[in-house]
Amino acid sequence: MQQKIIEGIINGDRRMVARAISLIEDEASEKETILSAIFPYTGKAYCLGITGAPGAGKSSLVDQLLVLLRRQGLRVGVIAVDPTSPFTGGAILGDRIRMQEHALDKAVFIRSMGTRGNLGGLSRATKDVIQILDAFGKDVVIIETVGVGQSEVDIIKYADTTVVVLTPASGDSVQTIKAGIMEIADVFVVNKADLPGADRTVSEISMMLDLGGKKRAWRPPIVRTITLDGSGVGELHRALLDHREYLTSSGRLEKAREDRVRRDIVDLIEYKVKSTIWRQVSGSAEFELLVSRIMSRETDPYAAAVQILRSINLNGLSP
Ligand SMILES: Nc1nc2c(ncn2[C@@H]2O[C@H](COP(=O)(O)OP(=O)(O)OP(=O)(O)O)[C@@H](O)[C@H]2O)c(=O)[nH]1
Ligand SMILES: [Mg+2]
Repeated sequence: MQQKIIEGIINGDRRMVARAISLIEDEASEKETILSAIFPYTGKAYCLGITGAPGAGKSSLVDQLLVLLRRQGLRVGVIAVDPTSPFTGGAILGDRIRMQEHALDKAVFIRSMGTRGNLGGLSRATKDVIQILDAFGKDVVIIETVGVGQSEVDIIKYADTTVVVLTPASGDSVQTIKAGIMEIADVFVVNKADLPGADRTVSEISMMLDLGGKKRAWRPPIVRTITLDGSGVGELHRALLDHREYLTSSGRLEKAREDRVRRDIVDLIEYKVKSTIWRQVSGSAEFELLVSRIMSRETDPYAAAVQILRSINLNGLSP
Protein backbone atom coordinates (compact mmCIF):
# COMPACT_ATOMS: atom_id res chain seq x y z
CA MET A 1 0.00 0.00 0.00
CA GLN A 2 2.73 2.42 0.95
CA GLN A 3 4.47 1.69 -2.31
CA LYS A 4 1.27 2.39 -4.20
CA ILE A 5 0.87 5.72 -2.41
CA ILE A 6 4.48 6.68 -3.05
CA GLU A 7 4.27 5.87 -6.75
CA GLY A 8 0.90 7.57 -6.94
CA ILE A 9 2.26 10.82 -5.55
CA ILE A 10 5.21 10.86 -7.91
CA ASN A 11 3.04 9.97 -10.88
CA GLY A 12 0.46 12.64 -10.15
CA ASP A 13 -2.41 10.53 -8.79
CA ARG A 14 -4.65 12.88 -6.78
CA ARG A 15 -6.31 10.04 -4.88
CA MET A 16 -2.99 8.80 -3.56
CA VAL A 17 -2.04 12.35 -2.59
CA ALA A 18 -5.25 12.62 -0.60
CA ARG A 19 -4.49 9.27 1.07
CA ALA A 20 -1.01 10.40 2.03
CA ILE A 21 -2.36 13.63 3.52
CA SER A 22 -4.86 11.66 5.60
CA LEU A 23 -2.03 9.48 6.91
CA ILE A 24 -0.15 12.61 7.89
CA GLU A 25 -3.17 14.02 9.67
CA ASP A 26 -3.65 10.72 11.51
CA GLU A 27 0.04 10.65 12.41
CA ALA A 28 0.07 7.13 11.01
CA SER A 29 3.40 5.35 11.26
CA GLU A 30 3.52 4.84 7.45
CA LYS A 31 3.87 8.56 6.92
CA GLU A 32 7.62 8.56 7.54
CA THR A 33 8.29 5.86 4.99
CA ILE A 34 6.28 7.83 2.45
CA LEU A 35 7.94 11.17 3.25
CA SER A 36 11.41 9.61 3.06
CA ALA A 37 10.66 7.93 -0.25
CA ILE A 38 9.30 11.05 -1.93
CA PHE A 39 12.01 13.35 -0.60
CA PRO A 40 14.25 13.05 -3.69
CA TYR A 41 11.33 14.40 -5.75
CA THR A 42 10.91 17.53 -3.63
CA GLY A 43 12.62 20.92 -3.63
CA LYS A 44 11.02 22.30 -6.77
CA ALA A 45 7.91 23.95 -5.36
CA TYR A 46 7.90 27.60 -4.37
CA CYS A 47 6.05 28.08 -1.12
CA LEU A 48 3.86 31.12 -0.61
CA GLY A 49 2.37 31.92 2.81
CA ILE A 50 -0.68 34.11 3.25
CA THR A 51 -1.71 35.14 6.73
CA GLY A 52 -3.96 37.74 8.32
CA ALA A 53 -6.87 38.21 10.68
CA PRO A 54 -9.99 36.08 10.27
CA GLY A 55 -12.07 37.42 7.40
CA ALA A 56 -9.33 39.69 6.05
CA GLY A 57 -9.89 38.28 2.57
CA LYS A 58 -7.11 35.69 2.40
CA SER A 59 -9.15 33.06 0.56
CA SER A 60 -10.53 35.63 -1.86
CA LEU A 61 -6.98 36.72 -2.66
CA VAL A 62 -5.78 33.14 -3.10
CA ASP A 63 -8.71 32.56 -5.40
CA GLN A 64 -7.67 35.44 -7.63
CA LEU A 65 -3.97 34.67 -7.47
CA LEU A 66 -4.80 31.18 -8.67
CA VAL A 67 -6.18 32.65 -11.86
CA LEU A 68 -2.93 34.52 -12.56
CA LEU A 69 -0.70 31.60 -11.62
CA ARG A 70 -2.71 29.26 -13.83
CA ARG A 71 -2.38 31.73 -16.67
CA GLN A 72 1.39 31.40 -16.24
CA GLY A 73 0.88 27.69 -16.70
CA LEU A 74 1.89 26.89 -13.14
CA ARG A 75 0.50 23.94 -11.19
CA VAL A 76 -0.65 25.07 -7.76
CA GLY A 77 -1.41 23.42 -4.43
CA VAL A 78 -3.34 25.28 -1.74
CA ILE A 79 -3.39 24.31 1.94
CA ALA A 80 -5.87 26.29 4.02
CA VAL A 81 -4.75 25.86 7.62
CA ASP A 82 -6.97 27.01 10.44
CA PRO A 83 -5.28 26.64 13.83
CA THR A 84 -8.42 27.90 15.54
CA SER A 85 -10.80 25.28 14.23
CA PRO A 86 -10.85 21.57 14.98
CA PHE A 87 -10.07 19.16 12.23
CA THR A 88 -13.14 18.81 10.07
CA GLY A 89 -12.27 16.02 7.71
CA GLY A 90 -10.63 18.11 5.07
CA ALA A 91 -13.00 20.98 4.54
CA ILE A 92 -13.36 24.54 5.62
CA LEU A 93 -16.60 25.15 3.87
CA GLY A 94 -16.07 28.76 2.93
CA ASP A 95 -12.78 28.01 1.22
CA ARG A 96 -14.35 25.11 -0.60
CA ILE A 97 -17.11 27.23 -2.01
CA ARG A 98 -15.00 30.16 -3.03
CA MET A 99 -12.30 28.10 -4.65
CA GLN A 100 -14.78 25.78 -6.28
CA GLU A 101 -14.16 26.75 -9.87
CA HIS A 102 -10.51 25.81 -9.42
CA ALA A 103 -11.49 22.46 -7.97
CA LEU A 104 -12.42 21.35 -11.48
CA ASP A 105 -9.00 22.37 -12.68
CA LYS A 106 -6.79 19.29 -12.47
CA ALA A 107 -3.66 21.40 -12.08
CA VAL A 108 -4.95 22.85 -8.81
CA PHE A 109 -5.12 20.88 -5.56
CA ILE A 110 -6.91 22.42 -2.58
CA ARG A 111 -6.99 20.98 0.91
CA SER A 112 -8.01 22.33 4.32
CA MET A 113 -6.45 21.34 7.62
CA GLY A 114 -7.48 22.09 11.17
CA THR A 115 -5.88 21.48 14.49
CA ARG A 116 -5.88 18.12 16.21
CA GLY A 117 -3.81 18.97 19.22
CA ASN A 118 -1.44 16.12 18.52
CA LEU A 119 2.19 15.95 19.50
CA GLY A 120 3.60 16.72 16.11
CA GLY A 121 1.35 19.70 15.81
CA LEU A 122 -0.23 21.44 12.91
CA SER A 123 3.02 23.03 11.94
CA ARG A 124 4.71 19.66 11.42
CA ALA A 125 1.71 18.32 9.50
CA THR A 126 1.64 21.38 7.26
CA LYS A 127 5.30 20.97 6.50
CA ASP A 128 4.75 17.33 5.58
CA VAL A 129 1.82 18.17 3.31
CA ILE A 130 3.93 20.79 1.51
CA GLN A 131 6.44 18.01 0.80
CA ILE A 132 3.72 15.79 -0.61
CA LEU A 133 2.42 18.53 -2.91
CA ASP A 134 5.97 19.34 -3.97
CA ALA A 135 6.65 15.73 -4.97
CA PHE A 136 3.22 15.66 -6.62
CA GLY A 137 4.61 18.23 -9.05
CA LYS A 138 3.14 21.50 -7.84
CA ASP A 139 5.20 24.50 -8.91
CA VAL A 140 3.69 26.70 -6.23
CA VAL A 141 2.24 25.71 -2.86
CA ILE A 142 0.15 28.34 -1.11
CA ILE A 143 -0.48 28.10 2.63
CA GLU A 144 -3.37 30.20 3.87
CA THR A 145 -3.48 30.51 7.64
CA VAL A 146 -5.36 32.66 10.12
CA GLY A 147 -3.04 35.08 11.86
CA VAL A 148 -3.93 34.91 15.51
CA GLY A 149 -0.99 33.65 17.52
CA GLN A 150 2.33 31.88 17.58
CA SER A 151 1.22 28.69 15.90
CA GLU A 152 0.55 30.21 12.52
CA VAL A 153 3.77 32.16 12.67
CA ASP A 154 5.43 28.75 12.95
CA ILE A 155 3.46 27.46 10.02
CA ILE A 156 4.39 30.38 7.86
CA LYS A 157 8.08 29.78 8.54
CA TYR A 158 7.91 27.17 5.80
CA ALA A 159 6.99 29.83 3.27
CA ASP A 160 9.59 31.30 0.93
CA THR A 161 7.50 34.46 0.59
CA THR A 162 5.04 35.59 3.24
CA VAL A 163 2.11 37.90 2.58
CA VAL A 164 0.41 39.60 5.53
CA VAL A 165 -3.13 40.74 4.76
CA LEU A 166 -4.55 43.68 6.68
CA THR A 167 -7.78 45.58 6.20
CA PRO A 168 -8.89 49.12 6.93
CA ALA A 169 -12.16 47.77 8.25
CA SER A 170 -10.62 45.79 11.07
CA GLY A 171 -10.28 49.05 12.96
CA ASP A 172 -6.99 47.71 14.24
CA SER A 173 -4.42 50.32 14.27
CA VAL A 174 -1.33 48.69 12.83
CA GLN A 175 0.52 49.21 16.10
CA THR A 176 -1.83 46.91 17.88
CA ILE A 177 -1.26 44.08 15.44
CA LYS A 178 1.03 41.47 16.84
CA ALA A 179 4.63 42.37 16.25
CA GLY A 180 5.44 38.79 15.34
CA ILE A 181 3.07 38.93 12.41
CA MET A 182 4.37 42.24 11.14
CA GLU A 183 7.94 41.00 11.17
CA ILE A 184 7.34 38.01 8.99
CA ALA A 185 5.85 40.01 6.13
CA ASP A 186 7.70 40.10 2.81
CA VAL A 187 4.71 41.76 1.18
CA PHE A 188 1.86 43.64 2.83
CA VAL A 189 -1.61 43.66 1.38
CA VAL A 190 -4.22 46.18 2.43
CA ASN A 191 -7.30 44.34 1.23
CA LYS A 192 -10.82 45.77 1.15
CA ALA A 193 -9.32 49.00 -0.15
CA ASP A 194 -12.85 49.92 -1.23
CA LEU A 195 -13.63 50.60 2.42
CA PRO A 196 -12.77 53.90 4.11
CA GLY A 197 -9.46 54.15 5.95
CA ALA A 198 -7.26 52.27 3.46
CA ASP A 199 -4.93 55.25 3.03
CA ARG A 200 -4.42 55.47 6.73
CA THR A 201 -3.64 51.78 7.02
CA VAL A 202 -1.10 52.03 4.19
CA SER A 203 0.66 54.99 5.78
CA GLU A 204 0.68 53.31 9.19
CA ILE A 205 2.39 50.26 7.75
CA SER A 206 4.81 52.47 5.89
CA MET A 207 5.68 54.42 9.05
CA MET A 208 6.17 51.20 10.94
CA LEU A 209 8.57 49.97 8.28
CA ASP A 210 10.60 53.15 8.62
CA LEU A 211 10.81 52.86 12.40
CA GLY A 212 14.23 52.08 13.69
CA GLY A 213 15.67 53.54 10.52
CA LYS A 214 17.65 50.43 9.70
CA LYS A 215 18.34 49.95 6.06
CA ARG A 216 16.63 46.91 4.68
CA ALA A 217 17.85 44.89 1.77
CA TRP A 218 14.19 44.24 0.99
CA ARG A 219 11.53 46.75 1.94
CA PRO A 220 8.20 44.94 1.95
CA PRO A 221 5.97 46.57 -0.65
CA ILE A 222 2.44 47.54 0.42
CA VAL A 223 -0.20 46.57 -2.11
CA ARG A 224 -3.83 47.66 -2.03
CA THR A 225 -6.35 45.16 -3.26
CA ILE A 226 -10.09 44.91 -3.75
CA THR A 227 -10.99 41.30 -4.38
CA LEU A 228 -14.54 42.29 -5.30
CA ASP A 229 -13.32 43.60 -8.66
CA GLY A 230 -9.78 42.17 -8.68
CA SER A 231 -8.02 45.49 -8.52
CA GLY A 232 -4.48 45.35 -7.20
CA VAL A 233 -4.21 41.59 -7.61
CA GLY A 234 -1.95 41.98 -10.65
CA GLU A 235 0.27 44.27 -8.60
CA LEU A 236 0.36 41.71 -5.80
CA HIS A 237 1.38 39.04 -8.29
CA ARG A 238 4.22 41.25 -9.52
CA ALA A 239 5.34 41.96 -5.93
CA LEU A 240 5.51 38.20 -5.34
CA LEU A 241 7.59 37.67 -8.47
CA ASP A 242 9.89 40.54 -7.43
CA HIS A 243 10.42 39.03 -4.00
CA ARG A 244 11.16 35.65 -5.45
CA GLU A 245 13.67 37.20 -7.84
CA TYR A 246 15.27 39.09 -4.95
CA LEU A 247 15.60 35.88 -2.90
CA THR A 248 16.98 33.88 -5.79
CA SER A 249 19.47 36.39 -7.11
CA SER A 250 20.81 37.28 -3.67
CA GLY A 251 21.28 33.64 -2.68
CA ARG A 252 18.89 34.11 0.22
CA LEU A 253 16.47 31.47 -0.96
CA GLU A 254 19.14 28.80 -0.82
CA LYS A 255 20.33 30.03 2.56
CA ALA A 256 16.81 30.14 4.03
CA ARG A 257 16.09 26.64 2.79
CA GLU A 258 19.31 25.38 4.31
CA ASP A 259 18.36 26.96 7.65
CA ARG A 260 15.00 25.26 7.35
CA VAL A 261 16.68 21.88 6.91
CA ARG A 262 18.66 22.50 10.08
CA ARG A 263 15.57 23.44 12.05
CA ASP A 264 13.70 20.55 10.58
CA ILE A 265 16.20 17.97 11.80
CA VAL A 266 16.15 19.48 15.29
CA ASP A 267 12.35 19.52 15.28
CA LEU A 268 12.20 15.90 14.23
CA ILE A 269 14.62 14.81 16.93
CA GLU A 270 12.64 16.73 19.54
CA TYR A 271 9.42 15.23 18.30
CA LYS A 272 10.76 11.69 18.40
CA VAL A 273 12.31 12.08 21.82
CA LYS A 274 9.20 13.70 23.20
CA SER A 275 6.80 11.14 21.87
CA THR A 276 8.97 8.24 23.00
CA ILE A 277 9.29 9.62 26.50
CA TRP A 278 5.65 10.49 26.72
CA ARG A 279 4.53 7.06 25.59
CA GLN A 280 6.54 5.47 28.41
CA VAL A 281 5.71 7.96 31.10
CA SER A 282 2.18 9.17 30.65
CA GLY A 283 -0.24 7.39 32.95
CA SER A 284 2.45 5.07 34.33
CA ALA A 285 2.27 4.04 37.97
CA GLU A 286 5.63 5.63 38.64
CA PHE A 287 4.47 8.91 37.15
CA GLU A 288 1.25 8.97 39.14
CA LEU A 289 3.06 8.06 42.35
CA LEU A 290 5.45 10.94 41.80
CA VAL A 291 2.55 13.32 41.24
CA SER A 292 1.01 12.43 44.59
CA ARG A 293 4.37 12.60 46.33
CA ILE A 294 4.89 16.05 44.90
CA MET A 295 1.44 17.10 46.09
CA SER A 296 2.26 15.98 49.64
CA ARG A 297 5.63 17.74 49.41
CA GLU A 298 7.58 14.51 49.86
CA THR A 299 9.45 15.28 46.68
CA ASP A 300 9.56 18.07 44.10
CA PRO A 301 9.08 18.29 40.31
CA TYR A 302 12.81 18.78 39.69
CA ALA A 303 13.80 15.60 41.51
CA ALA A 304 10.89 13.77 39.92
CA ALA A 305 11.96 14.77 36.40
CA VAL A 306 15.47 13.47 37.05
CA GLN A 307 14.12 10.21 38.46
CA ILE A 308 11.87 9.67 35.44
CA LEU A 309 14.64 10.49 32.98
CA ARG A 310 16.80 7.78 34.58
CA SER A 311 14.16 5.18 33.92
CA ILE A 312 13.51 6.21 30.32
CA ASN A 313 14.64 3.95 27.54
CA LEU A 314 15.56 5.92 24.46
CA ASN A 315 16.85 2.96 22.49
CA GLY A 316 14.56 2.17 19.61
CA LEU A 317 13.01 5.60 19.39
CA SER A 318 9.51 5.32 18.05
CA PRO A 319 8.48 7.21 14.93
N1 LIG B 1 -15.60 45.06 0.83
C1 LIG B 1 -14.78 44.05 0.57
N2 LIG B 1 -15.03 42.83 1.07
C2 LIG B 1 -14.19 41.83 0.81
C3 LIG B 1 -13.03 42.03 0.01
N3 LIG B 1 -12.35 40.86 -0.06
C4 LIG B 1 -13.06 39.96 0.66
N4 LIG B 1 -14.17 40.54 1.18
C5 LIG B 1 -15.19 39.88 1.99
O1 LIG B 1 -14.65 39.52 3.23
C6 LIG B 1 -15.20 38.29 3.68
C7 LIG B 1 -14.10 37.33 4.07
O2 LIG B 1 -13.39 36.96 2.91
P1 LIG B 1 -12.46 35.68 2.88
O3 LIG B 1 -11.74 35.69 1.59
O4 LIG B 1 -13.22 34.47 3.25
O5 LIG B 1 -11.48 36.01 4.06
P2 LIG B 1 -10.46 35.03 4.81
O6 LIG B 1 -9.38 35.90 5.31
O7 LIG B 1 -10.08 33.91 3.93
O8 LIG B 1 -11.34 34.49 5.98
P3 LIG B 1 -11.02 33.28 6.99
O9 LIG B 1 -10.37 32.19 6.19
O10 LIG B 1 -12.34 32.91 7.53
O11 LIG B 1 -10.11 33.85 8.04
C8 LIG B 1 -16.09 37.79 2.56
O12 LIG B 1 -17.42 38.08 2.89
C9 LIG B 1 -15.62 38.55 1.37
O13 LIG B 1 -16.64 38.77 0.43
C10 LIG B 1 -12.79 43.34 -0.52
O14 LIG B 1 -11.83 43.60 -1.24
N5 LIG B 1 -13.70 44.30 -0.19
MG1 LIG C 1 -10.12 31.77 4.31
